[in-house]
Amino acid sequence: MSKRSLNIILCGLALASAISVNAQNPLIRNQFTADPSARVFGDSVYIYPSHDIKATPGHGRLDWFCMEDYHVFSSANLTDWKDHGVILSQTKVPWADSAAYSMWAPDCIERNGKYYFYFPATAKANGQVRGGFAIGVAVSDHPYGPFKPLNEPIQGVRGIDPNVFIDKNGQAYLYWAQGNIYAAKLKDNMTELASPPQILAELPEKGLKEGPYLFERNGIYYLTYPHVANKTERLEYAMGDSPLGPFKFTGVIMDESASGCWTNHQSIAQVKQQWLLFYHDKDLSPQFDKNRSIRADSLFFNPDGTIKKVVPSMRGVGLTSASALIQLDRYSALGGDAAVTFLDTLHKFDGWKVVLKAAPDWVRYNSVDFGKKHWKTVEVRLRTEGTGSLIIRLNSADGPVVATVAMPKISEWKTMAFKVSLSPVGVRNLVMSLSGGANAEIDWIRFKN
Ligand code: FUB
Repeated sequence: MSKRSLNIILCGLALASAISVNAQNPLIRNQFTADPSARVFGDSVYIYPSHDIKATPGHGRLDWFCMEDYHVFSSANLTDWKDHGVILSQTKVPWADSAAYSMWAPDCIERNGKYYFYFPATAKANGQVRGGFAIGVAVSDHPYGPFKPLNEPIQGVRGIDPNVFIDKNGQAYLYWAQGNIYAAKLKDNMTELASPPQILAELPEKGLKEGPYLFERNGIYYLTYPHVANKTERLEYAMGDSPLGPFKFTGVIMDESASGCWTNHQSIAQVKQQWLLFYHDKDLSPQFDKNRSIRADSLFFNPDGTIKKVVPSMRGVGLTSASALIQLDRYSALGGDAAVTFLDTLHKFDGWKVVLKAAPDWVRYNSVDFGKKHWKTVEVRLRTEGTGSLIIRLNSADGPVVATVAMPKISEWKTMAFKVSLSPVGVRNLVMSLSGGANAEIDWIRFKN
């Protein structure tokens, strides 16, 4: 079955039940996703993103964000993500305009066994008064829903991009954006303000700020937010010693995207000791940056608590099992003139391929988990324009050889199996390089035992 047919079936299944989706960056490849809010609940990471869709005449603005519902995704290993399907849609929210397609960046938090899902949406117009953005809450007994929306949005709040933080003493705070970043205490019921909204005024004044996300580490409160300091959004942060500040602008977490994606939007979570940055770019829609895709990369702190800048990667996070499809196009590094392009520019959800034209082109893919098994063969899905050899090595382009793949000329995509000469053990980095000028295109490789 072609990957396209499989994807169509998977998209259909997503509506009906939980399914497995992809790994690496972007994390989700059966639909567009943006504004990821990642939370650790139990043994799994749950991501609550916005769901970008393509607007059609009469359904959203053609050149703008178009969002009618939310999905939630979960993973126990950061590699295999499960799409739990739609958890809330604009037609199910009593106070929201059911034809506004404006369900922007959400958040979710757990308190006393209940899961509170916060989302912005355009409120129904009242008489002559236009609705504008309000922030609602939907509640569930489970992180994956079903979520029941309250009848009214949170009173006293107008704006977008809600974020909730619960401090060690149990006090909850709501943050949101409306030009400035606002914050207020929440009552214990998590659905009403317990203090008047205040502007967090210590942040840069010039340029749009939105998407607040607050977290605490070692007694430092980090207020993170996207900001247009130049032409497009970059991720910045400010540090403070209380959830309401005062905060001091500290630095940049991630620079503006090289792709030109105008927005970015972050959350930061500690998953099994490792801090991760969740963000988005426009991987699956290079020409239209309102159809975005979520990503994750590791984040590190300096000894003084400041954040080291995160350089976006395709490889992302998590281990890839040696027996899974190892998508080399989600690389850790490329060398020579190696390049990555879509498999089919008309069907971008099919994914990418890596192109090695001639020696010394190479591609490195980190963190493949070989475990303790003995691996006999490696399958390679490829096509070539000439003959030559692909060499799979450990660590680097001159590391120990795992397999040598002698390629005949194959003009159609074909999966071929080759003998493994050195069976790796544990978690290893792989490098594939080319010998000769075969102009090889590789979709994926996978080990068999
Ligand atoms: O996704 C719509 C809007 O784009 C979000 O609410 C902003 O944070 C920006 O990412």
